[in-house]
Amino acid sequence: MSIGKFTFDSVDEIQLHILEKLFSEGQFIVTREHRTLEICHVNLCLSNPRNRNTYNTKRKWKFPLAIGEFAWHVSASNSLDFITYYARQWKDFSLDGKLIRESCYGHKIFKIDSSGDSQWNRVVKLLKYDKFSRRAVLALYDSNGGIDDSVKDVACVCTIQFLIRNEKLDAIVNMRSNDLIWGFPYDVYFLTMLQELLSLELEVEIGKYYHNVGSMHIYEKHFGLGKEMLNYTIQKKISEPKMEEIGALKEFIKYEELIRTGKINTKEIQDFSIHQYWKSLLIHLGNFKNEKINK
Ligand code: 5HM
Repeated sequence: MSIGKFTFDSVDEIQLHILEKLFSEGQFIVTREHRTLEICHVNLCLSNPRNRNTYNTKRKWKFPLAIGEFAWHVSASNSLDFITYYARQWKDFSLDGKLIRESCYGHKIFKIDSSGDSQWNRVVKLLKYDKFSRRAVLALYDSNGGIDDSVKDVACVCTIQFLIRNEKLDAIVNMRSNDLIWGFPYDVYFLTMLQELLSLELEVEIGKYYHNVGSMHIYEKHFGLGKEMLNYTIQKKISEPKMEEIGALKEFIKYEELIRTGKINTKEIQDFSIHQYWKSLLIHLGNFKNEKINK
């Protein structure tokens, strides 16, 4: 199905457009005992990947959760405890209550594999060596992973390709399945952050973000929420600040752990010696910690 419009300026705009399509043209599909409204082969382009945050007030998207998921991924973690600290839904994706085995994208991207290097480092080296390469692909779907209904977690993001064209770094993401409400806004946050991380590493400006999905859907339990979201009028486009100082990523990971595990007082975050870009993300994580403590 063609979704008509293809290029959007913000994630909020995409969510409204897809919601309209789902409610007007979506097909009822039941799979794994859940009823959804679905549209298929959806291709989207986010012209400014820094317009990655959801501001639709009905949605109650949580910025610290997005930052926390980003931290989980860039730490190359597959720990369930780590990610459920931010979002409890992840427990439904684990078989053994300890690990996320398939949707641990950062683990698959950043861990050193049997080749002695990570997928990430290989992509960086390739694009530094041959900037027009068509081979810079992160592969996240494992064909052994789950053509089987008993498997709780099958990677939804299959590949992420990076292309440098017109002196800018584009990202092209292919997903087999995407839940517009819980999955999409957090997926786009992480994937565009990854794109920006690579653009910084390669010293190339960030280009466009392309998001291709086999099945885009909304679960029946979210129909009410989806309809409420449609009442939202986009006020203004708010772009996230430009990512800076990639060298601070290791420090960011270290500080995130200290905050999450309660090993430092969140009042100390202001005094961390880390670039302001990363400090502002850590401040959100500190506020999240305080909210959890005060609950
Ligand atoms: O039956 P299936 O394996 O597609 O169910 C997984 C559900 O989680 C789908 O609704 C899928 O769209 C959603 N999901 C998502 O939207 C899951 C992940 C984890 O990989 C994700 N985005 N990143």
